[in-house]
Amino acid sequence: MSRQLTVAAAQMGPVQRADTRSEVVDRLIAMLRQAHEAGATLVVFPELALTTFFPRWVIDDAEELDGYFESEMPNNETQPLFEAARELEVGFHLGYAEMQTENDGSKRYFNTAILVDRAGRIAGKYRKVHIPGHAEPQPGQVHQHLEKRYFEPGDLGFPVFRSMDGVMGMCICNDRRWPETYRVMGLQGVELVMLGYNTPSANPFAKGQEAPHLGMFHNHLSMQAGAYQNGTWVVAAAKAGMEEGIHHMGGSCVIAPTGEIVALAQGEGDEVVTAQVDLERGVYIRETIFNFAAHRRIEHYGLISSRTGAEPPPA
Ligand code: CDV
Repeated sequence: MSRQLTVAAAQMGPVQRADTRSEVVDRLIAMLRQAHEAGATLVVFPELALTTFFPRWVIDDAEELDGYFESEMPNNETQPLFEAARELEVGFHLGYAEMQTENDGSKRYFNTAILVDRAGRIAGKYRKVHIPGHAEPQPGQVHQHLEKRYFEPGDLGFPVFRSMDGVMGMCICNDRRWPETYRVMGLQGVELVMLGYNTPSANPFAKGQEAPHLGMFHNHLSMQAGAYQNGTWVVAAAKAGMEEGIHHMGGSCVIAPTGEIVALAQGEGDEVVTAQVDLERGVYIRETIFNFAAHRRIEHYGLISSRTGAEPPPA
């Protein structure tokens, strides 16, 4: 038995500070249509796809900051994307900055992704768990990465969703580097993980200790390992190119449950890459080498969920 679908990773070129939501949504719709013409029924857009990557700046003005967040989804600007999805019967994954207003009027801010089904309905939501960077500007760093200033860690865990004939999961950017991300979804039988990323080509935290080629190597290494070790597809979309003076890597791709990259973006602009996906492809991996029920030894994994930082034994 096979369950086939064509998926697309819709890489975006840069989004500058001056670009309006409507301009960006027009670009997303153009890529949705392009993916549809290539036969895709599921399109993955990047992290924080609707705006520039604003956590690179200290923004003290509350009104200006709130301008980067969506307080409802869909909203006036994004509604045309949902309508295009319904018209074309193409589902999509979209990353955006989410502002949630509580009953007492206080606001909460998350780095969020949604899965929208082929009828244009929100089928799932995920909020980024691993928030990288800092809350305060770092002296000497090539550029700032202030996600910890603007987002709280996601409060939804790593849920999976039955949608579009499969078991679908999501994570966001830095989450893709952590094995726990994939394993928690793997333990729920995930078959396809969608994710978006904004990753500066020069690692801002490496203090000059990392050769330039390692950025893309680590990007793909993490996702290929996560795919293979859990027998799942991974569809990953970058926001790439020179955005507000900072170069971001591309490398958007589709990765098979074998860990192989089966489709790869070539440039750093808006670009749609597609792949034919058989959602049954990972079954043999999940039933053999990574048969969790047969081989996992949870009695030895306690530290994973009881200890956060590494504690070497006394010298
Ligand atoms: N947006 C991100 O989460 N970016 C991080 C960078 C800062 C290292 C990433 O893991 O790609």
